[in-house]
Amino acid sequence: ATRTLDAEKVAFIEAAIEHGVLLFGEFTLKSGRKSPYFFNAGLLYTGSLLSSVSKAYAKILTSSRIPEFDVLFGPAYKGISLAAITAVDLVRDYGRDVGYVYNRKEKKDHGEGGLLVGAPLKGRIVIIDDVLTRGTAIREAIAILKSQPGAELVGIVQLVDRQEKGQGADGKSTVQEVEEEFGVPVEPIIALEDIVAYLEQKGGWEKELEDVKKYRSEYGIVK
Ligand code: OMP
Repeated sequence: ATRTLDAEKVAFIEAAIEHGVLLFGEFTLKSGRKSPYFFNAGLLYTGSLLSSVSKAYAKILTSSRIPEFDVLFGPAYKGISLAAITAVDLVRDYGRDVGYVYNRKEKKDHGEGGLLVGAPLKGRIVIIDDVLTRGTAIREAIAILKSQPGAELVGIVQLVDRQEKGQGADGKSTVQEVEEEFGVPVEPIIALEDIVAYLEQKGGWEKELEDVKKYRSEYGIVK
């Protein structure tokens, strides 16, 4: 299905490029794939960028296939702030007061201890994450959730779905694999096709477009 490139998405992609969050060049991904573009959510560090991100998460959580839920889980590190700001927007703009929780990467052996910080990881959980490529990062987050008795995964929201092939040899997308394996919807705020549509509409990005399309023909699910 072709996604409409609405004004909000255009503004977000534009701001991401302007602030170096969305970069073009040569990058080696976690999966080992060599990509001509990279989305660095760690560079979403201004109030205005964070504000547009939280607004987009809150909107998708209330207007997509994501069902009702109790707690947002933001996997460390990048998911921590993303889940926190989204919880604020959800109560402020939609009157929905949900909890939020994140994991520590290092286990603390003093003070309050424990792997998790924030709301108890119990009830219906939605994971808020940054970028989805081959699905390794999201599977790690799901494993943490599954280790908690009483936690039920009901949905996943990704800031960027790179729309790539997953771990199997059958060419299925990562989204499809994760949805089938865990039985929950995976919703992206923006996808590679939005970035491609933006570059096409904008003009002046011919070289980047060519490289991205070449990459997509190898690792992508949309040809
Ligand atoms: P997978 O684990 O293969 O799904 O890759 C997703 C992870 O890779 C994210 O959690 C990021 O840490 C990182 N990543 C980005 O941040 N931006 C990108 O554009 C691509 C990746 C990546 O390495 O695939």
